[in-house]
Amino acid sequence: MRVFIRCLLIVGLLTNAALIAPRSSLWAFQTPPTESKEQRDARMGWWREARFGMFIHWGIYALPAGTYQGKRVGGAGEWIMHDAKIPVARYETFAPQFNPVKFRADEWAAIAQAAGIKYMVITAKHCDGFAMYKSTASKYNIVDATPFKRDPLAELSTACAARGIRLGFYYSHCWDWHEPNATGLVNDWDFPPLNKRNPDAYFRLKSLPQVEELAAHYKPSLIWFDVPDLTRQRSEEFMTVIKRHVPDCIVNDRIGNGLGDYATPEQFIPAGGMQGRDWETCMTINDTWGYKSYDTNFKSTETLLRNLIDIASKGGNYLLNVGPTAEGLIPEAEVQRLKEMGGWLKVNGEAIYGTSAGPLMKAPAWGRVTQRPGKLYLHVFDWPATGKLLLPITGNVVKAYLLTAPGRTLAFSASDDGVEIRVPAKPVDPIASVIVVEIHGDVRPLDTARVVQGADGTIRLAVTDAEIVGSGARLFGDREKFVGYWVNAGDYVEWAVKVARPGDFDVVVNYACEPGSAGSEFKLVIGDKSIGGKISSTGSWDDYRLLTLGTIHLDRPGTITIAVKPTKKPGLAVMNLRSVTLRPRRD
Ligand code: FHN
Repeated sequence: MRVFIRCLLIVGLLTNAALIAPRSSLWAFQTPPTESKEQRDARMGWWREARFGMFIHWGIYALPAGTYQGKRVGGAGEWIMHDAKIPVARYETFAPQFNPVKFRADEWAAIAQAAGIKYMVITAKHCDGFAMYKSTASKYNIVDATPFKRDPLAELSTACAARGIRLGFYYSHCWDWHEPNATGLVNDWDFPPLNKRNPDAYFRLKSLPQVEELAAHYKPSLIWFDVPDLTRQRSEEFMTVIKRHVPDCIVNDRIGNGLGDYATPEQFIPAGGMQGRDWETCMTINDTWGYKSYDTNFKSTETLLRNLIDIASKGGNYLLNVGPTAEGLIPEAEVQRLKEMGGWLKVNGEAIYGTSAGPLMKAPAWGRVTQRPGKLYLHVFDWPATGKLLLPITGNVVKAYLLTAPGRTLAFSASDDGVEIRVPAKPVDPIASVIVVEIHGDVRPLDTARVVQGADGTIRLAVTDAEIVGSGARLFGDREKFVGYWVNAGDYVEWAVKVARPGDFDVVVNYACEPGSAGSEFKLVIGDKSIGGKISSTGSWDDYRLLTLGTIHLDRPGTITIAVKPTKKPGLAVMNLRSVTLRPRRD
């Protein structure tokens, strides 16, 4: 819940700051030139093929490593300056102590390569303002301000190129707790508050020049912006300085204001992927991006691999983070997991690299499906004890076999429920075994609906079966999931529903809303029909209440789409939504 409040806080600040950012700009720039679909596909080609990247959060925050003045500081390691309100003068003393003598760029590149990783994104400057490369725009950098005196980004650039790994840079272009004129979530313990700043000075003197020197000197394949809090005009300026030096550079959506090449869901996997968009889930292996000496909550290799497969089955990339130590070493627990992921990819990489989202509406209970033209890859997590695996599709299947044993075909037969494949008694791999199904012509999914009307006629719409469309709203919760962080009124939630028995239904919404956000309005939309509702406070984001909207009529059986779409959002967020239920009216 704290995360949710922080997110809302951040949104509030962003909204506020955006109002004061100067309208005039000091730079001559042109709106980024449009490119054809063919040009964009060519430029995105390596990234879409890659599917798997390494995120690296490395900075002088690795020195305190989550502890300050003898106390453990909550939050992520790279946030310690903010969370412990460390004065700039004190935080700067970490720089002369920072000497990562065990750093070997080629070792990191070798770890990435052995993991089956195809691109790397490393923090060039995080929100603490310290540059991890030789910057001429600011002397507050690893070459000028530490005894290390080397440029790790230059060394990584050479090491990655030698191993065919693409290199990108993370850059926080608005937030900077070292600077008095930065924007967004500011350092207000050393400097004036947000409304007494001149963001123009920050952009002109540090942020834009640093992004330009990164592009000009290192020619990165990708720039990964973070925490945007700037005008559209500014976002275009950043895009212009990058493209001036690296025309085919890929840029993520956090450059801000609708620019950028792909969406960046963080720490979660969108339930239904992000239809029609390029997207990448970034995620920590433990709970922190930047190193914390006592964060040992590492996800298992099984979880990490199945995340990669799940993401690829929805057409996305997985940017998995490591947080190196102040000595320049990637923690062994992270190296070990990456190595085990690489072992699986060495055998099964064909089923991940260069594949696209599988054809099914909903993940089958036994695993996930990826595809490339003419082939489906069935990633089986739960091996069937019956020796039969059902793939809910129709199509002209010509062959089926284990990816690890292409010469040994598996018997299969078609039925009304799909293609049934006879499989060996034991799986090939305890985490995921891959079966290849070669198919000629179109593949038509049979699981056209994630939700099926109950025997009693009730239609239960749980958010775990929904597709969440938009860039803010997403699933939260452990025991009971809910859609939260619904800060964009354009975001909506929808379900594909198989209706056997039409008729009249009472619609009941299960939601929560804190007093400050009450007043939102929304519609439940089914084809050309809709029924409206208004959100009142339930007391808090955790207190759920049932709201009956009234009655809606379903004309005929078949597969329909039911959506919950906001029409008005006076507060910060629309609501937290747990479920919608359509109960048959019993006259
Ligand atoms: O606040 C940062 C955080 O430190 C980290 O860099 C993540 C990585 O995506 N981005 C921001 C939180 O969304």
